[in-house]
Amino acid sequence: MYKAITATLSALALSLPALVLADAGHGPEFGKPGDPKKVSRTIEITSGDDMRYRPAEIAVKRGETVRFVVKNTGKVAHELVLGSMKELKAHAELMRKHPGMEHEEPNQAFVNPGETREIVWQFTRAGTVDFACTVPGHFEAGMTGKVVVSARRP
Ligand SMILES: [Cu+2]
Repeated sequence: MYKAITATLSALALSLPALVLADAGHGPEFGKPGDPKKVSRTIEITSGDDMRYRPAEIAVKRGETVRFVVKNTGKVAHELVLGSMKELKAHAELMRKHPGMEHEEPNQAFVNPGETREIVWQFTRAGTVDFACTVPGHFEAGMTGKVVVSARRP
């Protein structure tokens, strides 16, 4: 299943501008999929039909591996995708062109109403990592948040 989805995405990527899936979600810029055994903290984030995440701002330390438990408290599907704002905009654009497109990458969680999904992510660089819901209309309505990654104290 996963392979089939990846193949579909690859086929789509070929027909789209290079920037779109080129490095979406995989760049070293904002970290990498985390090792579940190294999780230092679990953070619950709710996503609601008011197009807001709670909390919408999260502080972590560089090097930290975090388990995000994304809970959908609404009546429509939501998503949480980690990335740079540029990548998230490109992803949202892709979702508008291909509504209902199935995809699942380690930096994203698609959450149906009433469900909970997890992302385990390691933040490798100090700075800000954005996250957003790329369900059509949601990103545009301001369904975004940020993870502020601080440099670890010496
Ligand atoms: Cu949403």
